[in-house]
Amino acid sequence: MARRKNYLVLLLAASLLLGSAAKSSAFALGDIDDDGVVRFADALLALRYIAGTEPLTAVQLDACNVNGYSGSPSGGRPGDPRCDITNAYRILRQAYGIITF
Ligand SMILES: [Ca+2]
Ligand SMILES: [Ca+2]
Repeated sequence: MARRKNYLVLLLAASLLLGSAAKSSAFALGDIDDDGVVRFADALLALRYIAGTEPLTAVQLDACNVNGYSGSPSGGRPGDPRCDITNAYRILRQAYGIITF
């Protein structure tokens, strides 16, 4: 319980430092805040969504779902249809150059 509380405090502090994000109608995988770069802020948005503290639009959910099916008939990829912790982890790894989508 204390660990979860610390996690939420960390998320809140980071979100205050980074500010809130805007979103356009297009998306690139992992670029949830649509600033053109996949970075820590995108992983943080995914974590905030997972924690229930940040709503995401359908477009942002597509951007978050880097390992799943987007629901688009032409752009579908195998995998799961959700934005979950696995996606946040992959976005974070992409942000630090450990993997590429
Ligand atoms: Ca971004
Ligand atoms: Ca997914």
